[in-house]
Amino acid sequence: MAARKPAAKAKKPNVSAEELLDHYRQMLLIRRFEEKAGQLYGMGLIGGFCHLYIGQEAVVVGLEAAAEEGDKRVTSYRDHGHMLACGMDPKGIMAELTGREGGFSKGKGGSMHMFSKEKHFYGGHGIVAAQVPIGAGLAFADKYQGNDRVTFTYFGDGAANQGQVYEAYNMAELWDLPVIFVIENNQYAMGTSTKRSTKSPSYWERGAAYGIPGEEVDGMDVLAVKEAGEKAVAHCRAGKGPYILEIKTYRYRGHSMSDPAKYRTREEVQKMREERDAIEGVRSLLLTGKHATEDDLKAIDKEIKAIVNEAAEFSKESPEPALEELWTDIYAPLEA
Ligand SMILES: Cc1ncc(C[n+]2csc(CCOP(=O)(O)OP(=O)(O)O)c2C)c(N)n1
Ligand SMILES: [Mg+2]
Repeated sequence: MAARKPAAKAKKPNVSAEELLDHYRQMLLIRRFEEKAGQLYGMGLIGGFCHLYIGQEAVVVGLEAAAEEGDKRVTSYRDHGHMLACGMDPKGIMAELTGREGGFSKGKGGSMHMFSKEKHFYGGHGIVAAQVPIGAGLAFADKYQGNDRVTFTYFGDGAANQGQVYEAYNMAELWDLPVIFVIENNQYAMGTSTKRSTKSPSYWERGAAYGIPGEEVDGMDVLAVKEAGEKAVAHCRAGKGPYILEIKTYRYRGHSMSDPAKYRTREEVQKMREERDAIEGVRSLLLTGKHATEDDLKAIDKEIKAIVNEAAEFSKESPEPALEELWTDIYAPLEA
């Protein structure tokens, strides 16, 4: 395997061995869950759209490590990793993918539309960039209520070219809203590379037009993501308004389950997997730092496999929603 590029930076981890192990566990859970979802899709058990997060795991895991209880998150359709990282039950997520009653939206939302009030997860949105003003709105609510919560608003490089993002930036800065705009720059919007969609050298710098600070972050290094996340969170909690994190990441799989795979070479994908994989990065930190043995990591792998298999079983056994459910959850009751 080729030399790992982020190794030098990762020499002084800003975490304890225990936290590092937890990052490993969380990232592995997302990867294995997504692999299983891909299998269930292939077996015809999942219908409709399904966008896998494989390759991008360090982004949510690093940022969740910087979050506190009560903080909010909202994202796009590529949302399974975000839900797992904020602690939503894998069984409820998988059962939603298979359209079953035990899913987070009772089987009526599918992969792109799940929510959890308990975990402060506000979706799951299929319209590119629509979640960005929603994220600013959530932060507005927190500011209005005078708590010190922060909202993580995730969107892609493609979404970053949408007009509503800049309306949200303008208002967020104007009202000092505690929102972190997280651009998950995986370099492609479906089959369109960033080079073909913009001449801007970077996305985070666009915040300067509105007075919003930000930075670029190595999204294949979970510790770098966590560190940047902590900085952004501190900025928001101090009442200084929004912050932009442009996180450079990469998706290994196709855009969705149908993808012509003609817009990038196999070699490009292979190179990222071999040289920059975030899970492998933490694995080698754990082993070289003697924080874990091969056997410890094998035990974690086993534990994760069991969680994912249990979720898959549940997603097959849970019944389909009853016909009457067609009429529920359409409008919120007046008293809500
Ligand atoms: C308003 C709107 N336009 C187009 C689409 C179709 N579409 C779905 S995903 C996508 C690409 C978005 O790419 P990006 O924001 O980089 O996110 P990624 O898929 O890479 O996570 C497009 C164009 C859509 N869902 N909504
Ligand atoms: Mg993208």
